[in-house]
Amino acid sequence: MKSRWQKMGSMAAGLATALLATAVSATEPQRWQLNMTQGVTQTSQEVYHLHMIILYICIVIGVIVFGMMAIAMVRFRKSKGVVAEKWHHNDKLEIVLTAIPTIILVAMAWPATEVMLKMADTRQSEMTVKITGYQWKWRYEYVDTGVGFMSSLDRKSDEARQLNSGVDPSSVPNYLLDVDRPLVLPTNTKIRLLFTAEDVIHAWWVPNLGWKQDAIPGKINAQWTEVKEPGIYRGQCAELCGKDHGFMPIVVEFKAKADYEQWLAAQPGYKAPAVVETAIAANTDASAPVTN
Ligand SMILES: [Cu+2]
Repeated sequence: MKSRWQKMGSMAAGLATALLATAVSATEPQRWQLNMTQGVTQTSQEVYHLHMIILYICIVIGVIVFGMMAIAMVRFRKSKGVVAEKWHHNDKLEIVLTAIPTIILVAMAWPATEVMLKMADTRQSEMTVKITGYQWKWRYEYVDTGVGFMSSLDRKSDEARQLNSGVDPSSVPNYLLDVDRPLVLPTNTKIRLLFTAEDVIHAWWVPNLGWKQDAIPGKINAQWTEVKEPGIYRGQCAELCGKDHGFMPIVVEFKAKADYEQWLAAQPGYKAPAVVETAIAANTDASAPVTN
């Protein structure tokens, strides 16, 4: 039998390995991970830092409030013969106790608003992808390129999730987090993403990008993202949308710009931008008023 020290030693080693794994791959969720991810975009990192600042403020408030309560309970306890004061209502105290939380709230709202304004700014995007939620899959359309496709749960996960499938889900890599066709996007490009849905409300959520966006039928929401390094990021629908809500994952693959362009050109239905531009120019010319 292992001694208690040996057990503690192996626990510490396990914890060190877990911490090391976190350091190696900060983008993949870890077992027992408590904090949110820092993600891979400027937005996600700003959101993370905002979250940390507010967490620290909450910790300070918690320590002060619970500390005062503890002191009051111990120092002024009945068994010590302490008699309660008879006064109530104190204008000065009430003003101070209203002003302090107000100042704290405004101090927190200031940086939060700044980040939210930046998140909402989709101007100067270099390309647009329209994302439509369906029960229970996603459709991706590369606006003005003619390329569009459905993305649904990959076959291995789908087989394993069936009742009495006999497949051990832990043997399936990226179980319920893999799709047949990922959304492929270029790195170092500001990409506008438009969201809508065809049936019920869904929400498109890839934690590493730093936001979660509702996809609502009859409405178009916009978000943007820009990722520096190629990589694969996973997410899920984050709005309860029916019985297969848990089975419509999201996979985004960021490729270097040249690789992305090559991939895009190989897609069925692809129209080169020149063709699109010429078509637009031709339309504009045709509809332009005759001046002479
Ligand atoms: Cu959904």
